Amino acid sequence: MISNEKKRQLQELAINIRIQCMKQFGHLGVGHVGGSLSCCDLMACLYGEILNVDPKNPGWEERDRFIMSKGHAGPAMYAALALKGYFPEEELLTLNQPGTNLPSHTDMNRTPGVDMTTGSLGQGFSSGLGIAMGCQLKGLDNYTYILLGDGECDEGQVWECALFAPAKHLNRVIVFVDFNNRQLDGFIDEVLDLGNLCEKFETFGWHTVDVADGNDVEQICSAVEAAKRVEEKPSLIVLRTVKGKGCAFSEGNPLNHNMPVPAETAKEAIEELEKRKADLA
Ligand SMILES: Cc1ncc(C[n+]2csc(CCOP(=O)(O)OP(=O)(O)O)c2C)c(N)n1
Repeated sequence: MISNEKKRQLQELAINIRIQCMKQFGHLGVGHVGGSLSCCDLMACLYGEILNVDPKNPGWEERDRFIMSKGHAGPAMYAALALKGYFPEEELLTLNQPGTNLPSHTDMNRTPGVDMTTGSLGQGFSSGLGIAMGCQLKGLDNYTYILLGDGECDEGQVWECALFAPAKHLNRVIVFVDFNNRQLDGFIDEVLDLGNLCEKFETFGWHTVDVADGNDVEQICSAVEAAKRVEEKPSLIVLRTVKGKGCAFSEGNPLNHNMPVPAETAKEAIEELEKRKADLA
């Protein structure tokens, strides 16, 4: 259980991550708003509490690894990395511009703190398991965290990974699914119903946690604590989230997957977020 003070800090960090997302999108004029905003609370928990990393030494061998397998949510990760001190906040305004270190999808060759290049859905899960296996072979006791989208779970590669991790005893792997119920242009259960994801992964040999409010920092941290107590299995944490969470123009908007964000819209969204931050205190 995190303390009340920590909870407030993480809630504030999540709002700051959303603000930095809006700055990026507003400057570019467009972006993957829905899937970035749904995972900002997780980004806050990871970079504000869970990950054992050092922004001054991004290549530190013993660090925990985080792979943003749903690579189109790069802006949420970039916001968290900048706020953690990996690079200056002003650099966020270069998102997806020519010559940038922040391409729309995460790229390990460009951005300090990014451990794997992603964007082709499903592949980050395989790469992450490869990284976890390498760490295990080296005798490191770090964790590898991977974030999948719910739509991403339609990829066949995900199910190869589901089989592989328990079979190879990759027990220091914690996989999150950002279950925001929507993918690019439709509802998950209409495009290809995933059924009960936890039940399915359990039959493959995983420990699972179903988090009722995946936008609640306390519930996210508790699920990770529970996962770490299970030492003999990899863990899957399903986060029930809201696509486009936190901004009036995007939350509940069915067209929020990749949408225009005029500067004025971003400005209003930032004002809305600043107000929510003031209300936290
Ligand atoms: C292999 C592959 N197929 C298609 C795409 C195009 N694509 C990008 S995002 C997306 C939808 C992903 O949905 P989901 O995983 O639910 O992400 P979220 O809703 O969290 O943004 C698709 C189909 C891709 N990036 N990779």
